Amino acid sequence: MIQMDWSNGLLQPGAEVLESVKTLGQLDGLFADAGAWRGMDLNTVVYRVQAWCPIADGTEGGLFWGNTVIEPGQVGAEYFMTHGHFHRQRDRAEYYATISGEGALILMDENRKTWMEAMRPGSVHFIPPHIGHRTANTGKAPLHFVACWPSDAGHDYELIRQKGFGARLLHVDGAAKLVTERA
Ligand code: M6P
Ligand code: ZN
Repeated sequence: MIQMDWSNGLLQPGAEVLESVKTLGQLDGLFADAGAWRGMDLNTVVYRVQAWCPIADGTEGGLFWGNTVIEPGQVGAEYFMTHGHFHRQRDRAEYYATISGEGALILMDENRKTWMEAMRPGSVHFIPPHIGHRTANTGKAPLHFVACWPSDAGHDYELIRQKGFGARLLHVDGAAKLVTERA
């Protein structure tokens, strides 16, 4: 058992809770506007993840629990976002549930078709098998959400590192708009 603060999703630190922080500098190449990225403080924290892994990574039949906090911000017109991944075992699904803040869950199938679901306090999202997923903060406050995924799902970042998603979430005319990449 561990303790979670339901007001923000934060997990009590402990031996089974892994923590990571992603700064702008660690997200080189992720955002479309490289010039804007270079002009920013690369030590700026974009997001933090906590993962409760009570059994070994890769174990079939188990579950992991996570908490993610994405700071508000933009690189050029593009909202602060997570790296995004497919599961290494492609047929593994996942749940996300929003605690506070405003954002978007960006989803992409294996043919690069990309769509989004709005994230708001209380929204619960099912990420189907075979679907890449990333989250972005479209609001002015931190976006807090929790996640639950199979312990044998794994993370495959490579495809997204190379080709990104089929669309980018940009701030256009005062609103969040999913802009499809040019072919
Ligand atoms: C959620 C889960 C984690 C994931 C995290 C950040 O908490 O899906 O598995 O690590 O979001 O996403 P990413 O790993 O793509 O940066
Ligand atoms: Zn996942």
